[in-house]
Amino acid sequence: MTQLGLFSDPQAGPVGLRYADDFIERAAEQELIGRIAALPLQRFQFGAFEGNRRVASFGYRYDYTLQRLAEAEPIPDWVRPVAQQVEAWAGLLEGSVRQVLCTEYEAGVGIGWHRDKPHFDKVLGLSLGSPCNFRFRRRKGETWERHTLEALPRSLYMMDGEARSGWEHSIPPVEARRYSITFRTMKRA
Ligand SMILES: O=C(O)CCC(=O)C(=O)O
Repeated sequence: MTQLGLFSDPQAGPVGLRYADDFIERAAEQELIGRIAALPLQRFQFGAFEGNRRVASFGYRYDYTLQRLAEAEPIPDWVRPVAQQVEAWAGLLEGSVRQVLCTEYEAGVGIGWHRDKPHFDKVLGLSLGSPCNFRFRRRKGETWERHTLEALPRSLYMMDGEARSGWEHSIPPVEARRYSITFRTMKRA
């Protein structure tokens, strides 16, 4: 497993971004893809708008109409082992992951520039099925500072600190169907 630590050189990428290749085996990837594909995935809803990616939320979901977190179905048993693996890698206590988002991106679908909602703390993402360019940007005077991470299938990334709160991220349209599982911890009230 290769692992990039926290970036110390700001030119090299956002501080607080960590990445690991081959986080899971191919067989585990196929099992997770099968599980996600069997979910009743819904087009991502934000208020009156619909995104092209299809999602299922567990633990909590963000209600864009009411602009608040709402409870969702409990995190399924088949997610628990990989969530525990993610927690161990990130040095988090077991059970720290309280929100799980399963996403399907058909070829040609991506996700626009955003930061994750402030209710969440650390954000970790497992990539499945195909690679993507995971892009970062932040304002630097009149221009943007940018960084791109190639997130390979079966890899895991973590956004914490600056990478999580100071930078926006996005994924341009993917070339082949990609799935992801996003694991989020919660900010303390
Ligand atoms: O698919 C991914 O890895 C990223 C998902 C994401 O940024 C989000 O759902 O907010």
